[in-house]
Amino acid sequence: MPVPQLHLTPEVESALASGTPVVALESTIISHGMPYPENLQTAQEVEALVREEGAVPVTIAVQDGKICIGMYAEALERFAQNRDLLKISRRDLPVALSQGKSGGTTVAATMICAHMAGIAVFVTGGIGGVHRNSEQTLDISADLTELAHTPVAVVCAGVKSILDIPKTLEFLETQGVPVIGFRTNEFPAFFTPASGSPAQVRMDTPEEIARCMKTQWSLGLETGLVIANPIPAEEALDENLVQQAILDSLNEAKTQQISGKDVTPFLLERVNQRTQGQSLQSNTALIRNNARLGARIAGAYQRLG
Ligand code: PSU
Ligand code: MN
Repeated sequence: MPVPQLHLTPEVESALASGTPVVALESTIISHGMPYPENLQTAQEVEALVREEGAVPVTIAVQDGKICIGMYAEALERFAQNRDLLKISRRDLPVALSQGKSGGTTVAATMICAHMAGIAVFVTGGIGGVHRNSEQTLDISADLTELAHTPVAVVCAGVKSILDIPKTLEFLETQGVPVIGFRTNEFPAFFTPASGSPAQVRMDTPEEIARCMKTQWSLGLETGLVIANPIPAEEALDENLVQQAILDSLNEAKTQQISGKDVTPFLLERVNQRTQGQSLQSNTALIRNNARLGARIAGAYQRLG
């Protein structure tokens, strides 16, 4: 049954019909992850890079109660300028759609929408995870449970160390989600290439990753995969600078009693400010790096037939 709320652009529709590789892109990073105009520039650059690699970029967002599978250039511009958008994860999707609202889709919601549209590869910056004080708050991102039951491969630069990286990896292991390090044995920590925690497995080519996706889904396993692509060393931030910015921001969040879905956007913004734009530059560099890899994986997956 086609989902009536799903709106594909003609370009996306014909790419899917003709077997052209497609790459989904999330939009909470635009609405809540970066300030304007960097959010728009990054979104446009990422789309251009995916095209350069021979795939069609598919930015996914909710606009006026419709799920956009692909956004026109002007719509993307207006979306990036709108600072009054919802942050839409799995549970927010029915609420936002039934109320005719607009917002950015998180990794979880973008996976759901990508899968509905028949898209297997999705590129983002970082996924959500288990928060550092989860013993007290039970704060675990819905991105992780989505990975447990939605068959989409998510290319990211790992998770930011605003989160508890070892616990995030334990959770993914429990949920049966493969965690692949691309050309690395270690799981990356977003702004830095290594976290001290190992990835489940290292793979060195897009073809190897595509074969794993194909095998996983042909077994009937309805799980996603995490493809962790480390930030290039020359773009990485200084470890001490990042750690201090994170500790200060976590303390601030505690003092201000930030909770629920506001935690991640709050921490992202405060870390950006504390690193004086350096983190934003790294953020855009790693997303570009992920876009290239995602497009290559989409191509390799398509070639497997
Ligand atoms: N991590 C980042 N940048 C982001 C996000 C996470 O480094 O923009 C966004 C993504 O959209 C992710 C969401 O899906 O935050 C997770 O939010 P929460 O922790 O509330 O589930
Ligand atoms: Mn949370």
